[in-house]
Amino acid sequence: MPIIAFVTGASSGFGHAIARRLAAGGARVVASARRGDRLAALAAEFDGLIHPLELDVRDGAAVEQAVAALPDSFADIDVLVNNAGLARGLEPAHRADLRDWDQMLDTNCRGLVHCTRAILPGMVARHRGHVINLGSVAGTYPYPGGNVYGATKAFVHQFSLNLRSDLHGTGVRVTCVEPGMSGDTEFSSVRFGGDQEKADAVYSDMQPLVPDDIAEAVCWATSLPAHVNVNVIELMPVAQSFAPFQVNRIDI
Ligand code: NDP
Ligand code: 8X3
Repeated sequence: MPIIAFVTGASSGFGHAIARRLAAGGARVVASARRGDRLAALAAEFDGLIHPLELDVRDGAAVEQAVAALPDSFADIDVLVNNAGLARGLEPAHRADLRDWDQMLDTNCRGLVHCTRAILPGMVARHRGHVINLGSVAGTYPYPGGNVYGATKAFVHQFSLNLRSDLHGTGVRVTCVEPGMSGDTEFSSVRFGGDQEKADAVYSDMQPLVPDDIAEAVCWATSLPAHVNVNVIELMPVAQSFAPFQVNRIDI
């Protein structure tokens, strides 16, 4: 039986690649995001396999209504990919814009729990399902300017593990996918308020991950036998690794 997936943030980047890869494998996919025109273009590629759904995940009531109103052929969701998310700004905490912080908290944390809460009861009732959350290496490793963005991804990591506890015995799986630097998405452009030059500089002279790498990891986790749960997948480009702690030296 083909699986039914619900992918948030499917209008670009990872979500777009995940929706495409799932549909190419024969899944029926609810592709959601705020930009409906992009979703319509995606759906047009896949002849009825993709149901475009214009949705702002920050609006809890809208999420609940949209999930309840899904057409029958897309209603029994097997795989929820909570991918919608963003970083805004790279300023140190004492200079950051509070509106950016609120938008990250509202999207990356509240949006993700809205979708999870709306879709999980059906999975539990059917004794099957898989929730895949997009975390980030930023949720584990701190970096200057990562402040609230990293904290939202730490939330995603811990929420994923706690979900596993709550879902014990239900047959519903949970995976947190935590990528490092990934190009060919709008992530850095959004982070820098549309400054494409600044965004491009992030990936200059190095080979980042690409959306299809993430889509492959997601599809791999869903393809494993039903008794296997991949808790966390952390992946980075080879070109990215770790640096030493910072030490503020004083004259003595
Ligand atoms: P993109 O900016 O390309 O994609 C983000 C997606 O989220 C878009 O489809 C956007 O669609 C959607 N989105 C944003 N806000 C909302 C909202 N309020 N409601 C519904 N959809 C929303 O970035 P990526 O593909 O790179 O990022 C996807 C996820 O992966 C994010 O959670 C990000 O934090 C995470 N990530 C990214 C990494 C990277 O380096 N690129 C690395 C690690 C994790 P629309 O604007 O149409 O609503
Ligand atoms: C995105 C990866 O390293 O830019 O989550 O924060 S990073």
